[in-house]
Amino acid sequence: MMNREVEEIEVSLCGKEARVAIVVSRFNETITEALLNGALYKLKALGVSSKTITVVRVPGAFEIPGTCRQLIQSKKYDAILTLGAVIRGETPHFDVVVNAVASGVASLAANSDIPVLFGVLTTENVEQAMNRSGLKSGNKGAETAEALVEMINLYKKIK
Ligand code: INI
Repeated sequence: MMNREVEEIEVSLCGKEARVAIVVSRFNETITEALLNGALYKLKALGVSSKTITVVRVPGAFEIPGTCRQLIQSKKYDAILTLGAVIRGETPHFDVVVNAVASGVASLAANSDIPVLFGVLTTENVEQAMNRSGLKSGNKGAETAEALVEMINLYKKIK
């Protein structure tokens, strides 16, 4: 890589000793369990011990931001991973739920001292959701879990 003579903060993808809370919604459970499996698999691969992972289930995506806030306030975790599936075909109030969860998580992510990651799928139909939860186009849970480990290490280095 080119030497630009500036300080760069480089972070590893080692998840050893990371304390992680995962908030996963039950609505569209087949999809969200696949996201959770992907996330747990990736966290393990990156060295996060199952002893330092806490999974919290909530009824739907709408309940994710409030639950994250409680977990942040507990000060027990280094980061929070959110997982959910909001599917337009199934949801007359799709836009309401999507806006609530996206803006709620974004606001927490911007204002908290720990990273809060967004692994909530928002898709047009079940097929797209299945594809993004491990069937065809990767697993959003696993991708978000990797981003979470990077962000934990980045925040620690900045501090
Ligand atoms: N919650 C979801 O996570 N995904 C959805 O697709 C969905 N639909 O279809 O409405 C959904 N609704 C429930 C919502 O998140 C709350 O749990 C409910 O409104 C109670 O507050």
